[in-house]
Amino acid sequence: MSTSELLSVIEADGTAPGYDPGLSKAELIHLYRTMLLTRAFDEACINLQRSGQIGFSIPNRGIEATSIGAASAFRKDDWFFPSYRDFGLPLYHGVEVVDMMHNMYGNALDTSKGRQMPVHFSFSEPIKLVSISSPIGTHIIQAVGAAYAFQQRGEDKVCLASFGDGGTSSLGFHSALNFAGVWKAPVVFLCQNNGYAISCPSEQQTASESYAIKGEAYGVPGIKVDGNDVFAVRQAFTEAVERARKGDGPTLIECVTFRMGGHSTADDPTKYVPAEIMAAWAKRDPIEILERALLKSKVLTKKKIESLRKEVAKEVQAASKVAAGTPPPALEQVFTDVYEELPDHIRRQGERSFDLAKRKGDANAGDGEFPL
Ligand SMILES: Cc1ncc(C[n+]2csc(CCOP(=O)(O)OP(=O)(O)O)c2C)c(N)n1
Repeated sequence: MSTSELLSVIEADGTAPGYDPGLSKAELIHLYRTMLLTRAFDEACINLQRSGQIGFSIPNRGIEATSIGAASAFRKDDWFFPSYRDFGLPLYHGVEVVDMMHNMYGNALDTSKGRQMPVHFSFSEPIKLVSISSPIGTHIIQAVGAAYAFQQRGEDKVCLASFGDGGTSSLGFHSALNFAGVWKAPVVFLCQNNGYAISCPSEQQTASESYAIKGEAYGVPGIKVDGNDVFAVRQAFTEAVERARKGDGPTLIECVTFRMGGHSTADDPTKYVPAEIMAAWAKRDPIEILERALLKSKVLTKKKIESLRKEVAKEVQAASKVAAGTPPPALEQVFTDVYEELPDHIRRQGERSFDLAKRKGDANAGDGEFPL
């Protein structure tokens, strides 16, 4: 393990000397297909936002190998506390694109019933993906708390806490690492070093020689990995998850990658990311790197790549059609899932607001009828 040298596995010619991902051909294709699906979902969401269909999205382009390589090392019954740049994680573990799309639209089938911003997914099936937290760093502590609970209960589940380079400047990061180190909590920390925290470049984020080294002070081993090389990410996570599962404690993994887009759809990166840097990273596209490796090892053919690309495009298109056609959550839902019995003053507020909405023409027929 090194906190300064970069672990990489796939060479420029697509070979991965001495590396065995421990995956069948079908699993390797699933890994690759999830990267394609993630890219297609990401692009669709940006287009939907640009055309006014949804309010917001967070570009995930460039981070696919980091997120999916990490996901691939966990079991389905592990718990995930992801970043908003982890679209690939739920998709890898079988969350349906349409369920992700329901969240983007905030419609009646969104698991949060439209109460969260787009991209703030939460799922209880088929994996435990705890709602993405808007306040930076807060979920890192939650992941450690959950991991400690599993340890105390004698369950062998491992938690993932995923965050950006900027997340390491949060108080949450430091308390989380401290407690995880002391308790030997079964958690793996993923620092997505994607170059920027909104417009703040890494060199203004930290004076440390790396993000991986930040674990040292807390007794948490760190490793720095090429985040665009999915095999390198998988290798580091496989080892870290194994360590955590057998009771040897947490690991901090820094994945060096690049955010190939804006921070969000409300951001213009051309204002602060030098074009040369963007162009250099474009040559290291994580999907192309895996594609080269799988062509070289004959897991994929050009024809298969073409058919997979078409397949994912269709899947995403169909999902957005379904989500767009799903009605918004009923207005009454503003008041559900909070109180077992609605207090009178809240009930009165609700009635007044539904009445107002009806008079203003904002509500559908039937909206606002109590009991809820
Ligand atoms: C506590 C807190 N401070 C500030 C913000 C505003 N904010 C949202 S995202 C972000 C940048 C986070 O950067 P990083 O952790 O590197 O993740 P990245 O977006 O690069 O994936 C900031 C400052 C916030 N959401 N929460």
